[in-house]
Amino acid sequence: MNPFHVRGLVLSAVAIAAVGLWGDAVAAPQAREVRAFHRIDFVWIPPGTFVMGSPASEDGRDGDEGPQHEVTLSKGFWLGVYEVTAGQFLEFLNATRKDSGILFDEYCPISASRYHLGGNSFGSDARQPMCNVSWNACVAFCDWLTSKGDSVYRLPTEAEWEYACRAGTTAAFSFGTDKSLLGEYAWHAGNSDAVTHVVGEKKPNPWGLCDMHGNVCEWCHDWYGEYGGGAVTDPAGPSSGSRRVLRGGSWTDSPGRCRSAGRYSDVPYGTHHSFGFRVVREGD
Ligand SMILES: [Ca+2]
Ligand SMILES: [Ca+2]
Repeated sequence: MNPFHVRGLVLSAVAIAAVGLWGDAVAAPQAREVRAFHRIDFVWIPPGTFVMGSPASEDGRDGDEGPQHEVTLSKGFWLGVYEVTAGQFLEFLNATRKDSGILFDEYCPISASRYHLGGNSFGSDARQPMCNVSWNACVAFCDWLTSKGDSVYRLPTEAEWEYACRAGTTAAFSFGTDKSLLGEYAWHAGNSDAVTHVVGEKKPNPWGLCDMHGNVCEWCHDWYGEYGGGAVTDPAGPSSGSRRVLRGGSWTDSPGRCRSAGRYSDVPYGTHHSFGFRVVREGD
């Protein structure tokens, strides 16, 4: 039996018990359940164990994807179904630049009294992924969500990202090894017409996440470094470094760079029109 079904039954029982005691308690989330927080859709990712990295035999593999090692994530988390969109990021910029005193021009390479679609980070459609954002800008966005007070929002760790991307799969992509199928799931250099695309137009992965492969590559929390090799629980990367991790490949990348295990990096203040992100919401 699918272990998530078992977990779902257990969670349902707990939820019923909670409602019975407290009346208005919110039911504990179940695997693949989607909820919106601050108008951002999140899917519940249950805790679990997976093998991180790629085997030496994987087509297109880089040496930094090994050694493969077992990773346990002890806590479930909410992960954005989609990459953060330009519309969502504009809401943040326009809500905070007036009262925070923060210069958002350091985050986005544009200058305007009010940010709007058509700026060079935003594309023409509010549903396109936010791009040209630095790691620092993504953290500022997450901190803004956290300041609303209902939970902690942050970038996914690299392990959380790969766990969610694989969604229980072990092949190069979450749909298997056949790169010719990638166009059904991802915007990459071969089909993007050199632009980002509205999030969620392609098929989701087995856990309901869209655009984990391609569209914009996604900043992760971790400093970039070598894998240790042993089994680990809740890894969060090296304690220091000079570059942050990027995952999933983008509309500028060949199919091989969009693999589940593919690792890339840039300096935290780096921006590029292929860089974007999605958000974790902690707790249930
Ligand atoms: Ca992506
Ligand atoms: Ca690499």
